[in-house]
Amino acid sequence: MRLLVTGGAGFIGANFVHQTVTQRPGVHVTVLDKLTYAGNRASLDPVADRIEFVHGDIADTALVEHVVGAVDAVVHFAAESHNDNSLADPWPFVQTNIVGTYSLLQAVRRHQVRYHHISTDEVYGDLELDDPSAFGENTPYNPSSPYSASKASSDMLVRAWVRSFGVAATISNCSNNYGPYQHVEKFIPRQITNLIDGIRPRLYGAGHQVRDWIHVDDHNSAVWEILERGRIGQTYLIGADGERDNKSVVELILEAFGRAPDDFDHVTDRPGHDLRYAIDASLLRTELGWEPEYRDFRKGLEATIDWYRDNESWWRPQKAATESAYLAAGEKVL
Ligand code: NAD
Ligand code: TDX
Repeated sequence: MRLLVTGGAGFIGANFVHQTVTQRPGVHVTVLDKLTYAGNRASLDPVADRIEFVHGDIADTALVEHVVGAVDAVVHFAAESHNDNSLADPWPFVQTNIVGTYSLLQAVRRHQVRYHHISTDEVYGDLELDDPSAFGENTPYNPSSPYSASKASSDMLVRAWVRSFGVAATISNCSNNYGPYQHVEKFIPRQITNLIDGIRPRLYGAGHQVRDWIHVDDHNSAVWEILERGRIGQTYLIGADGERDNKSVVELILEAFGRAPDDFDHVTDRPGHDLRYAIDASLLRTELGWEPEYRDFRKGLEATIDWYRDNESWWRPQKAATESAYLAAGEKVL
């Protein structure tokens, strides 16, 4: 199989490429990535001699036509992915997440190439903290931020291309990922690298918001199940029953560093901050038999902390600029 992975130099895409090259030697991987601030060629160093890398934009229709014409399937990870950035400047989110997805859909339509679309649980909006329910495949879309609205828009394009043009696509909406190679702007790597640098972790508002954490390798094993055995046109939710409130996550990270549980700062809350995400992945589990391997969040988190300790040269170049951007956006200790 010849597989195109868009966004393969990003967090989840790079882990997907590692997993694919290691576990499926018969798959020839081509990565298409624009190498934005979030893309890092070094994330592909361990597999560089076993893949093809194309530096380019998914919204470049001529380039996309060319690369899609040479493969059997596309897994589309490339996106602007950070909610806080989408509040500061929504335009790149509209351009990459919506126009970029359109460009890929037109190419897979012309070349009749299998397409898997990576999306997020944020398209469903949020749940109340005391609501016992979870998102399911039929939950109505209700996105809150420019990021989640752009992802919801791209999902809708995929659904329309399946129904109107017969594109062979599947969609997955996954919860919050953690693991190696995640950009230091995101919650968990930000706090880990802050602690390595002697800065107190920074919790938005009171920190009662709940995220449903899944290890990136579990997300990616589910993507492979869907790519190989998923029903065309079907949406699958991916999650591993990992609900935790943000404050508890910071406390766990502090514990791993041998620090007191209250050794963090409350900082300015995110405008429109979604309260709680929770995934019901029973369709994926029952229909495709997928099960997560990382069932112990504390262990997965400790392994992630070790990875950031061992790979400072990977994240160090981004750290100062990321913290300056948060300050420039007005983040203040409460
Ligand atoms: P990331 O920001 O770490 O990586 C995004 C990658 O896409 C980068 O390598 C970047 O260079 C590339 N890219 C951006 N714009 C591009 C363009 N126009 N053309 C080509 N490449 C471009 O993101 P991530 O966290 O790895 O997320 C990957 C996908 O998974 C996204 O679609 C995101 O919406 C989805 N997702 C993420 C999470 C999560 O917790 N991180 C959860 C669910 C779904
Ligand atoms: O410094 C911080 N302090 C803090 O309390 C940061 C960066 C975040 N937070 C909070 C905000 C969220 O409630 O932690 C939670 C997680 O924040 P992010 O890592 O920014 O993730 P989130 O906004 O939940 O979105 C993530 O999961 C869904 C990914 O970034 C998206 O790409 C994915 O679609």
